[in-house]
Order: sequence, then structure tokens, then C-alpha cells
Amino acid sequence: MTVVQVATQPFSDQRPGTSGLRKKVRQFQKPHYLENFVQSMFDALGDISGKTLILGGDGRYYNDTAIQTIVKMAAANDVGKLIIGQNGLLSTPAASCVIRKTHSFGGIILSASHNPAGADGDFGIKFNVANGGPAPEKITETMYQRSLEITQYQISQTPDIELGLIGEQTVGNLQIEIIDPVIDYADLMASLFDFSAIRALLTQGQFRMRFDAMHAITGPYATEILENRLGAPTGTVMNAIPSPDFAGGHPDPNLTYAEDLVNIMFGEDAPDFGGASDGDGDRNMILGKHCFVTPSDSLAIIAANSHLIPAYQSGLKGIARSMPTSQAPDQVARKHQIPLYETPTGWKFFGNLLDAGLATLCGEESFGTGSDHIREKDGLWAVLCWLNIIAARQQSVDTIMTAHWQEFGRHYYSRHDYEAIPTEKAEKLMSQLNDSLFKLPGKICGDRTIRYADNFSYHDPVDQSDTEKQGIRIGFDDGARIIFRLSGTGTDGATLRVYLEQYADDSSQLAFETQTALADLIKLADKLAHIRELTGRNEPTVIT
Ligand code: G16
Repeated sequence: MTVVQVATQPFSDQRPGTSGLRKKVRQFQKPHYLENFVQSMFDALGDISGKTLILGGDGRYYNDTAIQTIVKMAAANDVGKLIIGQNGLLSTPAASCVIRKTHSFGGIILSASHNPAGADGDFGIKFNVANGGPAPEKITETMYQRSLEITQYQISQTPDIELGLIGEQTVGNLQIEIIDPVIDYADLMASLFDFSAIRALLTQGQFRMRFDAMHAITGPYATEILENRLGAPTGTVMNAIPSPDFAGGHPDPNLTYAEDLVNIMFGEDAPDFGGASDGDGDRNMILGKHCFVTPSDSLAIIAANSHLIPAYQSGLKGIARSMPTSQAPDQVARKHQIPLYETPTGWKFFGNLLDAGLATLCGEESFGTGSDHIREKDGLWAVLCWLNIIAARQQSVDTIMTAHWQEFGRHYYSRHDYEAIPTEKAEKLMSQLNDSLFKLPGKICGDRTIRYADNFSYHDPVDQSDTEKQGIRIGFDDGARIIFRLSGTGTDGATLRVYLEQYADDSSQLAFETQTALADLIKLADKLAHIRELTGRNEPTVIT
């Protein structure tokens, strides 16, 4: 095997964001761009010689090209073995599952999540560590620092490998194993849930469901689990064939982008249950007949009903949620007398809590829910949680959700996104707001008084690390909150996210339309942050 050292120059924009390095495909296609980052990653990981890594992605445009490059670089950098999903496919949760099952050193996952794909779309690369979870910031920061000083990378001059061929191959001393991307994950799901109760629900009564794979990675996983193993009728999984550009769509499972499923679930003769997942299979959306479950409520409801799911029957150690996620799960934690952890946005912050056995369930408002079964959020797992709960309770989504609000109160919740704002404008808005925080506590705003205003910082109880400036929180005396932060996953300018939350526990106050219930807070958010004035935008781009 011939290894060449290729001279290169650093790129200044390779700092990983909330979840790895995400850029336009065109950026990744620039000469040396991908190679520089991969070499920086290998260098930052220390001694990788002889180690086993998992490799796969969501199948988007450039996935297979990037895999062939990474294989050649892994061979040149003395990696011992690569375990690769057939045709280069592995959903993010499946990659996490396989890293853990094979006790690998880590894994390289190629995905830009729900961001659109294709030649003009986005691409991404992230590294997951041995626990199966996203690399913590100290590692991603080392990768970035390395990327700023890199002068050469190593690559082998070898033919492309056969990505379609299950079994073993070699590239020099590097062993390659191509695996079925679905089986290990499907087996793990079968070990967590009451598959016979779900099978009975899906095959023996009137219950009907649809799952929207949005032409992305979960098609094969959902077909195997829901149709083949659980007996749901063929066609239950829609948009099931993954395509490199997600059929031109935007596989973000929310009310705006999962339009096909939303039309079915809010249409005439709607099925009883609808679920969807995103580009790489870690996000989820849960719908009932003519109703939508917010991700924050979904986490709270799964937690409150977790005793019905075999894997969680013996109780939860704790619940963790990201700071902007609504406080609905806090109510459940309080009642069940288990700890509730509030972390910064980013699944990587849950890893330590899960590893240390402090939390069992985790969730984020950004359509992410998961548990200690892996170290990523998991779209199909969330769908199976709901199916298991419905099978056990024999009640509709709507009935379960309404009963939950009656018991715990309702957290009206919405996120307003202002996408593709020029970065300087977004930064100015955040810094002005930040500078005004000290004078906000005690301020009266209509019927409410501001109780606290700060920029969230997190102290990790396991590794004692501190993470600062994770979003501006303004909390009111009635439990309402407005949160402002800039997204760490966008690829076009800056995205301002405004999170709005209001609590109601009076049974006459539980059935309002969400945006109506939040109307006062929406106005207040604009007043406090001068959104219209500073961004020139009159309304959000996306409301979830
Ligand atoms: C990623 C992270 C999540 C985070 C989300 C949104 O999700 O894994 O933890 O909540 O981005 O982050 P931001 O608000 O910074 O854009 P995914 O599904 O895109 O990998």
C-alpha cells in the first residue's frame, strides 16, 4: 500500500458546532477540505493505531465519496479496523448502538441531520466517542485547533472498497467489515419494548398508523421494525426509500416540513398515530389523530408512563432536558421524586449523566428524545415508546396527552426561528440583550414580573466542567420563560431561536391554541430583544 503525504493549508472555518462540522456540500468538495478535517480529527484523537472505528452516514449526496476518502485516510493513519454500514448507511442512533455493541474506539458519522441535501445542500461529519455519544467539547475543540495548524495529511493510494458487499475486505493493514446497518439496531429495539403488545395493537384491532421516513435514513429501519417485525401493513412506512437529496425535501420532522404526514394526520379519516424522523434518524415527531405532541410534552409523557415499557419498568434514575426545552418534564420528575438535570443545547451534554447513571431519559425541544439505551437521541425509539404506551393504556394519543395535562398542568410552548439573518445583526441583537439583563429582574411587563434574567451556564456534575453563555433566559413570576439563543447547526448566516413557554394548571385553561396562548409572550419577546428593529424581520421563518 502506498501512502502519500499531501501538503495542505488550514481552513479557518472548521470549528464543529452543536453537532459536528456542517457546511455546504460545495465547501466540503473544495480540494483538501474534507481531508484536512479528517486528519485533524485523527490527530486530535491521539493514538488510533490498531483501533476500531464505526463509519456510516445518512446516505445524503457526497456520503459515498466521503466514505471512500475516509477509508483511504484511515488506512494511511494506521487505524486497525473500520466497521461500515452497507452502502455507507448508518442512522445516527444505529451508529451509536454499533459503537457500544462492538466496544469500538468511536465512530465517524456523516450527516447534516435534517438540513437539505444534494449538490447544493449541506453535508456534515461528526465524531462519536466510545460510549456511543457525540464527542465532548474538549475533543471537538482540539480538532478545531488542529485544523488551524495543519500542513499535511496522509492518504493511501488504493482502489475504492466495495461498499455494497457485506463481509470482510482489507486495504493494506486496515480491516474492513461491511455490516447490515439495520439488524443490530432492530434487535436492540426488540430488547427494550413489549413487541408482542405492539404487534397486537398493530394487527388485531382498528388501530392504524403511518410513519414518515421523509426519503431519509429511517426508511429501511422503520420498514424492518414496524412492518416486518411488528406486522404493520405494508405501506405503513411512507417515503421509505432513502434518496441522496431526500427527494428534494427538508427531512425535519416538524409541522412545517413533514407536510405529507401532517396532511394525513389532520385530514379526513386520519389514522390513530403518526410518527416521523429526520435525515439521520435521531429526531422524531409524534402526532395523534388531529393532534400534535410537542417534543417537551412527549418527553414528559414518556417519563410519566415509563413503567409501562419493559426497559424502564424498574424506574427512572433521573430525567435530563436541555435548558430551552419546556419544564413539562420537571413536573414529572418532581412528582416521581427523581432528579431533573437542565443542560445546554446539544446531545453531547447528556453523555456524562447517562454514563454516570444519573439520568435514564433525556430530551430536547428540537424534536429529540432518547434514553440510556444508546448515547444519541433516537427517532424510532420515541415512536416505539408511544406505541408501547398506547398498547398498554389502550387510549388515543389525544386522551393520553389531555390526561397528562389534567394531572401535571400544561406548558404551552413554541419556538420561533428567524433563519439566515446576517451574522453581525444577530450578534448585535444578542449582545445588546445580554448587556440589558442586569436591569430586568423586578421589571413589570403587563400581568407579569421578571424574576430572573441571565445567560445560562452549566456545571457538569460528573466531570466538573463549566460551559458558559448557552442562551439568554428571562423567567417570570408565573413560571413563564422566554429564551433567546443563536443556533449552532445552521449553515447560512445566523439563526435566532426564540423559545416561549407559559404554564397553566387550571383545567379551564388547558385547551387554547398554542400561539394564541403565547400571544403576550411573543409581543414581549420582540419588545425585550428588538427583533423586528434589529433584524428587519416582521415574522419568524419557522414556527414549531
Ligand atoms: C443537533 C443537536 C441537538 C440540538 C439541535 C439544535 O440536532 O444534536 O442536540 O438540540 O442540533 O441545535 P441548534 O439549536 O444549535 O441548531 P441534530 O438533529 O441537528 O443533530
